[in-house]
Amino acid sequence: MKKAVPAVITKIRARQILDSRGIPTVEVDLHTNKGMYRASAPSGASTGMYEAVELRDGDKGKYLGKGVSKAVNIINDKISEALMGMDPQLQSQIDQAMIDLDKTDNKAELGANAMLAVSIAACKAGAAEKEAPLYKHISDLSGKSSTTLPVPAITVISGGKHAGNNLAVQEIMILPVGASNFEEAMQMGSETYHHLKAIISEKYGPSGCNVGDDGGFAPNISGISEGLDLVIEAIDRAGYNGRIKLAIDVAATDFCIGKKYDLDFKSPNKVGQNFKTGEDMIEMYSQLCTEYPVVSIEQPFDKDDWEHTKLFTALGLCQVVGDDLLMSNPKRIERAINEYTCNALLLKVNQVGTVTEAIEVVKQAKDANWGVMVSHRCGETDDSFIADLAVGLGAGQMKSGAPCRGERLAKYNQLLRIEEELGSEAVYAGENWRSP
Ligand code: 2PG
Ligand code: MG
Repeated sequence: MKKAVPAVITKIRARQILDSRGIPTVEVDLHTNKGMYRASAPSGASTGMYEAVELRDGDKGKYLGKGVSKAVNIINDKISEALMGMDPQLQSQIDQAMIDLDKTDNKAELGANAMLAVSIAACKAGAAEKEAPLYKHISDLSGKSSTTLPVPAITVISGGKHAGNNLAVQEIMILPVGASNFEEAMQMGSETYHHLKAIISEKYGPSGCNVGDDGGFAPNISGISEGLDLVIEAIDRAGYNGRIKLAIDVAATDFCIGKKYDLDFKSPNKVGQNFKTGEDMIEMYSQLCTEYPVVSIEQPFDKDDWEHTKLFTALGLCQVVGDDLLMSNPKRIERAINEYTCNALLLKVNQVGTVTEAIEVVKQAKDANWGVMVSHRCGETDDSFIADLAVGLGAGQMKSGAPCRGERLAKYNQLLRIEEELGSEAVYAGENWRSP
């Protein structure tokens, strides 16, 4: 009875909401003749020149210029009109219609925030029409038959632009690769996080347990080794030695000055006095990979430092993840594949701008035998879409911050639900996190 009338998009209505940092973002209600499907766009701290453009009003009198009313109006007028009557199951046609309407290379006309929120809402409507779970619909759209629960890359210590401490490096993450399923991975992550809280409180006082944007603790530590030592102690106290590996997101673009790196860029008395060369940084990372169970380093150099990224990747010491280097941009990914610059993609859906293009860049990365880490942004909402995306595309890795704060847990908790729903068919990437 229900299927006799196919679903069509009847109306798209957008509004401005606030993200986890209190900054405006776009939320969309996509209506079909069968129901209403909601989605919102995340936003990052560092937005680069190679990623799709996030449309902001620029009116300094409102939200310090960060309002998104232009993007909201574009959805309510142009995009709504263009997509009216389309079948929500036809994701690539919907995304192509927006790309055609935009006509720019970087989504500057409609805004990637506007396009992404609509694209995700359409994907949810498509899944509902198919009467399939969202991850299954995404898996079908990508032409795959299997699904995999990713290893969570759980942020436990925050620094860089995401926290007010002096630590230059943006994130220290734990990867429970030795868990037998996703639920156990979250248990291991949560327990370690709480042991770490106690250790930090003992050593730095309770204020060291204040958290950064992604929910990681932000004690005033002087360097990365001090942070890794704390995390190792927490893993030890939790009893997960050997079953949890470590990952770092350096976000080095944020402290690259010219061709040098300033690891003291946040220390008022030391800034500019202790520059490291690319070679020094390679030496430091090599040492970290030898002394600690570090299996993944993200954005170890500047976004345009192809040379040192390649030199470090060639050492084969760990997974090297391109974040700003790639900006989820197919042309930059292609260059990095051809030049062996890095060996994993950080997928930020709002950098690429539509679900279809996100599926394509993941394919591109997987065809090159790269690892794929699906990622949240520091500015998040309670939309859990990336959890379904990570499962549907079999990414193998997903980072969504700490095991605390609602917008971070929205994604991890959705993965718990998906694992429960899949039951005996659920496969946890575990030790195969790089090639599930
Ligand atoms: C990153 C992300 C998420 P942002 O660098 O990987 O942690 O941060 O959203 O600020 O780009
Ligand atoms: Mg990053």
